[in-house]
Amino acid sequence: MSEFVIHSVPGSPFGRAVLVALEEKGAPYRLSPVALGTMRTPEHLACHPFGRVPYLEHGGFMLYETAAIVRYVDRVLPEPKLTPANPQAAARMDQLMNVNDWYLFQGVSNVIAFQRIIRPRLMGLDSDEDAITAAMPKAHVVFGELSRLLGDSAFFVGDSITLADVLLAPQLDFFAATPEWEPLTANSPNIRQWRDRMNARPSMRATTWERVAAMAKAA
Ligand SMILES: N[C@@H](CCC(=O)N[C@@H](CS)C(=O)NCC(=O)O)C(=O)O
Repeated sequence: MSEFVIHSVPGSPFGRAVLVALEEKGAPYRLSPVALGTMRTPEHLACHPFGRVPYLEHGGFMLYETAAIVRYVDRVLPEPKLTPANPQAAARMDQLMNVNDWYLFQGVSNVIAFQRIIRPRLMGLDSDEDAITAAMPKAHVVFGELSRLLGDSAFFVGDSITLADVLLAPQLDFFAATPEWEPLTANSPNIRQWRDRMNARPSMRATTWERVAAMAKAA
């Protein structure tokens, strides 16, 4: 089996999801760090035309878009399975992966977590409070729906981990560092318990911002 090379930046929740998938599979991989400020260079755009991370290199095969990457990993490394065999459970997993990409990230995380974490920490800029306030109504809808879909289950789709958890855990763990996490999960103890459960997994512990930064330094 060719080596899995993940091009990403420490702290990226999408990049972390790929690392979590590989960790859950027990697969060896290598992080190829993407330097901040290089995502619009011709070299990077040749690999990711939308100027983002992560992208995967596996043998000669190149792939960007996190959901596609983790599905690919689940197909080429079938055990342990991260996609349910039951069609309805698999559909629920797909639905949650789209909720992550379309509703949690777009307009919620890419506003609130960006303003609270990326701007001050990586750009040295203040947070735009008006942008955060404007994103909160949608954030309440997203968190309410995630809580409803999770219900009393240990994981988002039943009692074992799936790609939905793999995608959502890095995104929500990143978000949990914002003060908005508190009001958004105040009535959703199930989301907090699920996050604790996910954060206790070796795959999440191996891929914290600090651990990925150390991988990047060693690369
Ligand atoms: N749809 C993409 C989203 C990837 C994405 O937005 N990545 C962020 C980092 S977590 C990024 O590259 N941001 C850089 C930018 O927007 O310039 C995926 O699923 O991989």
